[in-house]
Amino acid sequence: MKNNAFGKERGWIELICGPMFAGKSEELLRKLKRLDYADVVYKVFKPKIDTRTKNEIASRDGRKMKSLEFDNPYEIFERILELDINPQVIAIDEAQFADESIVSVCEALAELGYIVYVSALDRNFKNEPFMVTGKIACIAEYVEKLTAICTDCGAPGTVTQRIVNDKPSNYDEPVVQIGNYEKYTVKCRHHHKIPGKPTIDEVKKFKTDLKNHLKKKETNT
Ligand code: TTP
Ligand code: MG
Ligand code: ZN
Repeated sequence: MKNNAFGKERGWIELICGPMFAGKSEELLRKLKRLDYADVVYKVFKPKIDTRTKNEIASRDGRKMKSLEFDNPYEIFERILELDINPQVIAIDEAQFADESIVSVCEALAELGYIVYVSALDRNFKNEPFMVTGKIACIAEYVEKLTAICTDCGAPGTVTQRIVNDKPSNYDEPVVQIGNYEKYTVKCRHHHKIPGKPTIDEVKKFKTDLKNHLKKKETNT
């Protein structure tokens, strides 16, 4: 191990999560850039599924960094064994696209002394959690949740909205669809729309009951 501030035995997980357009990749790049000045060795990985960029991670402002791609998260172990210099930090972008074994991989890396930076979408376009991100959030030492700006009201944009033919995408659409501005935008929880999303009966009933309850109170005052 190199003799620098990160040289002592340690290891933990730092997660950056949030919706699209929040600057997750930018934040990951910022964290990595700092390491250059501290002479810390790091390696960046990302799942092969994201075709927007190949063998690199990119921020929205065009900054890029080389990355190694994997199909199966255990390939990260193989790649580390092939390296001449043992890195001290392992970074993984777009982790939501990796299969569940990424959770054990992150955990093992942290136990073995690596500092693991992970960047991932927290929720899909249906406003449902990406389970892999949820599990990593549970085992991470640090969780940084970034927000974008709702394009309707300026409130924190926390949910990615998929748009098809200028309309909010239906609940039944497949979860994975690589894209950018042409397919996605970001909304707050109040402006996010997902036609066809099933509502829990109890919630539906409470909505009606509450409306009636408030109306009754209003007419009584
Ligand atoms: P991100 O890197 O999360 O998007 P981003 O670059 O806008 O965000 P940031 O600036 O914070 O880094 O990439 C998200 C990818 O995931 C993109 O290709 C679209 C895809 N995607 C899905 O496949 N399904 C989904 O439900 C959502 C929300 C996104
Ligand atoms: Mg990104
Ligand atoms: Zn809004």
